[in-house]
Amino acid sequence: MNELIAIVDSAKAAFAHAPTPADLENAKALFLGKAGRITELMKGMAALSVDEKKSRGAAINLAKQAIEAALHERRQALADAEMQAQLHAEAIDVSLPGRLRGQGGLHPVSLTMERIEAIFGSMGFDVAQGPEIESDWFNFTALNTPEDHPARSMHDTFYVEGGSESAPNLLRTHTSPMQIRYAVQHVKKHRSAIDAGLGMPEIRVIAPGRTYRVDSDATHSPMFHQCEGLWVGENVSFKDLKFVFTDFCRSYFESDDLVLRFRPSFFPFTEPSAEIDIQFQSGPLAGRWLEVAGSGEVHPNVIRNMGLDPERYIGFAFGMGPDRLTMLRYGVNDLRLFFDGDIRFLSQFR
Ligand code: 2NM
Repeated sequence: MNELIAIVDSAKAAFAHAPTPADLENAKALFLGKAGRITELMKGMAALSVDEKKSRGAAINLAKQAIEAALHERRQALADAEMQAQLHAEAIDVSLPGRLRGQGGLHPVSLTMERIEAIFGSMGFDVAQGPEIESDWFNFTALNTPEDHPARSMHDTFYVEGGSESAPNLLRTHTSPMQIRYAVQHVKKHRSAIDAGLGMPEIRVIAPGRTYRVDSDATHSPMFHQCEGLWVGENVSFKDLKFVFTDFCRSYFESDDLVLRFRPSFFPFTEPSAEIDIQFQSGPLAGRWLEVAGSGEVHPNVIRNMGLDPERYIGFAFGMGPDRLTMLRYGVNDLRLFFDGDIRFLSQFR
């Protein structure tokens, strides 16, 4: 009997020390396998009497059951441990904050462009966009700019290879060439009605976009934005320019508390010409005159280059810098911040 107890104890010890299911099955073979300790004891009963077989057999069976129970218990423990290890390895920390998807937004100058387009759109202006590489004709000649004008020099304008109307060769220095293109198309479309004396619908368009000049410092970037406006008809006067631009400024700056000043100036494409200054009556910029646009009555030569008779058609034009308008609206003091692409700056405008 002591022998049986010793076998059960050594089986329990062997099972307890088996670190893996495979080791456990090997340890089981030592006790319950074909050549195992229990099997050997069973074989040894052959020589015993019937009575001895009965009592010895019952005792061996009890030992066998104890070993099987210990085996079962250890199998379960190893399986549980494996499950725990797997659960631990695959654990998800549900208290971690989620990965936020960075939210993008429009560039502050794009926001300004959209505002400008919306405001002039509400006044019936079309939006025209076109090539940034222009011909000398559309960028200068059609706009009444003399051959010897300094703006036409290599010093002020970026020229590229080529150079004819079919091979454009400069980066436009303003968006007015697009207004000439738009006006020429418009006039072409209504040519027969115009020639028959019936006239045409008024030209009312803004041209927003990128423009280029050889200039670079805190207030000038070689690439900058412009938005020019044009309104041409049979009865469009300087008073309409004053009304339209005043209305625009009040909408853009969301303030009726500002005053405009039209200061005499000169542009080759307008006569008379004026710089437009604004003055806020309240807020951080109150009292200072700020230049926001150039403007004027479209020069007769430019009207002629649109395909119209300057004796019949007149109008006004203006040009402004959305970069500068963005700086004024948000209180930004260095133009270069708009073009450095620093996300810490740009994300403040979302
Ligand atoms: C300005 C100032 C004054 C202008 C002129 C034209 C066009 F196409 F009619 F000739 N577009 N824009 C203009 C007039 C632009 O920018 C400072």
